[in-house]
Amino acid sequence: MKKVLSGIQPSGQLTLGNYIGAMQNFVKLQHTEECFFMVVDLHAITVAQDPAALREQTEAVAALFIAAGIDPNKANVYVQSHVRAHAELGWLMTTIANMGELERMTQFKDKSAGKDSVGAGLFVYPTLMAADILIYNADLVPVGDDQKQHLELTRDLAHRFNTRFGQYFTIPEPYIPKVGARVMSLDDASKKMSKSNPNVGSFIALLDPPDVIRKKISRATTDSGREVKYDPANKPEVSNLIGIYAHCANMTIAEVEERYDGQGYGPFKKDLAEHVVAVLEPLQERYNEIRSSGEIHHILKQGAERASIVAERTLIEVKERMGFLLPRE
Ligand code: AQP
Repeated sequence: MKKVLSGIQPSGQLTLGNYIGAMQNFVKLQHTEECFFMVVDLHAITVAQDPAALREQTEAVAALFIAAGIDPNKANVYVQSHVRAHAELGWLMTTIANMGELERMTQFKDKSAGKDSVGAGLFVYPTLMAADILIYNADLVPVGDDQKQHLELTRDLAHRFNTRFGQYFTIPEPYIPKVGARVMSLDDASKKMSKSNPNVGSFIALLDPPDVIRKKISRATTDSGREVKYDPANKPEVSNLIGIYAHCANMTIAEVEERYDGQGYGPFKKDLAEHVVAVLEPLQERYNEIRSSGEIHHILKQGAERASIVAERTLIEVKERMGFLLPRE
């Protein structure tokens, strides 16, 4: 069994991008591998969060994991801050990273662009992500395409640690979906669909009611012309919608193109909305059941206990290798 680790930030309402790019692979991998899936609250606070909203979103993301099909008896589901070793290894990894490599991270550049003041946490966030992965010696990290660069940094830090302190960390591999690795914004296909985009019409939230989904898709930007053709370079907006369609309808891109050959954007968008609704409606029903039962707190406690055992063991080993004096009886 391989070890699999991934997380999602409770920094807003989860989107179809999070679902297609990450969560669907979580569900797939839990059947064959040893999985650790976290709500990464320590990452979310790298940009300012309202405390009450952060608490609510943390519980909501955890419930969405279960609603999406993650079985807490198969995978460890927990909140990052409940396993304290993450923050501690995060600091140790920060001391191993260089300023230059952190400055090169495109997500940092994007999120800090045009801001007068940028939090230091946003800058060092990839070292905490590296700690999240390395603390379980994870082999595989299911992520969207946007996280590839952070994973590359994790691999570099693991190599550097192994070279300086002796072979210990597993070098993790990304696990990226072939279709839907980067779901783009509905209003601008040059940007990825993102839950913190202030324009709510730019993303489909997993908890959007069916009529809101229909409205957002009918208003989604389309390219000039009327041909439903997958051509990301020349028709980026329609290509993005075709990718979402293929995913939600379980079809290939070519099958979608063929179905709408000569029909124009109207019928294509109408059917796309129905496919998205068909995927999200049952998920929303399960979500409501989980939230009203309160069972999520027990699931998270159990998950954190199991994860802590593995994480604490790694932390002691790492500190020993780095030369820390460990407390003795
Ligand atoms: N648009 C996307 N397409 C494919 N995959 C995506 N992911 C996020 N957006 C897309 C994947 O979802 C996982 C969790 O991401 P995250 O929420 O921890 O952080 P993020 O990548 O920064 O996602 P957002 O929605 O853009 O959040 P904010 O707006 O708060 O920064 C990751 O595996 C990611 O690849």
